[in-house]
Amino acid sequence: MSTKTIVTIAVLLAGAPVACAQLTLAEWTFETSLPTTSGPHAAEGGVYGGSAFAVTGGTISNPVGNGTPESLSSNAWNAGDYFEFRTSSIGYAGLSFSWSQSRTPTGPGLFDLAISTDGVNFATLLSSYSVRVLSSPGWSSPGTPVALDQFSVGVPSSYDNQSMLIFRLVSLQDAPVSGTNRVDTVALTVPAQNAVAILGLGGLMAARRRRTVRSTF
Ligand SMILES: [Ca+2]
Repeated sequence: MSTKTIVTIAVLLAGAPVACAQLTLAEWTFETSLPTTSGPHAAEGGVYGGSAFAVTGGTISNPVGNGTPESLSSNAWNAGDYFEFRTSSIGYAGLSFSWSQSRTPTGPGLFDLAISTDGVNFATLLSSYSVRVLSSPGWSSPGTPVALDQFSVGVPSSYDNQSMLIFRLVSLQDAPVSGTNRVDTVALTVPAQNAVAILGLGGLMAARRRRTVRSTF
C-alpha cells in the first residue's frame, strides 16, 4: 500500500462521523434463519456473524419481532434455560451487547445476562433484569420498535480481542409450558473508530476482508 493510499484512508477515517458510527460484529434478526429448532441459527449480519441457540427443551418458533417480522421464541422454560449467542471480538475493543426481549404473561420474566470466552466459565454482566409482558404496546411488523423492550450493556474491556465470545440470557424462573419468551435484533457492536485503535490500518483492512469469510462458531 502506498503512502498516499494510507494517508487518503486516514483522512477519510478522520472525516467520518465517528460520534455515532457503529460497527456490527454480529447481528441476529431471525429474518432469514426463521427458527423452528434449538439451533444453531446463523447471524444475518456483522463482520464475524455467529450462531444463536435456544437451550430450553421447549417448542421453538419465530413469531413477530420488535418492529420486524421474525424473532426467536420458546415456551416451556425451566430456571437455568437460556438463549445463547456465539461470535468473536478479535481485533476490536469497546464492545456493546444489545437485544430486544419480551414474553407472554406466563413466560419467564427474570433473567441474567452472562458472558464467557470458553463456554465453561461464565461471568454475570447484568443480574436479575426484568422482561416486560407483551401488551400495550406489543410488538408488531411493520411498526416502531418498542423502546421499553430494548436492552444494551457495555462489555468489560477484558472481553476485547477474544476469538470466542458467548452471551447467554439465562432464565431465573420456571414457567408453565404455555408461557413464552422471545428475543429479536440481538447485536454485538463497537464504535467504528475502535477498530483502528486496536488494529492499526493494516489490521483494519484485513478485518474488512474477513467480512466475506464468516466463521462458524
Ligand atoms: Ca427480527
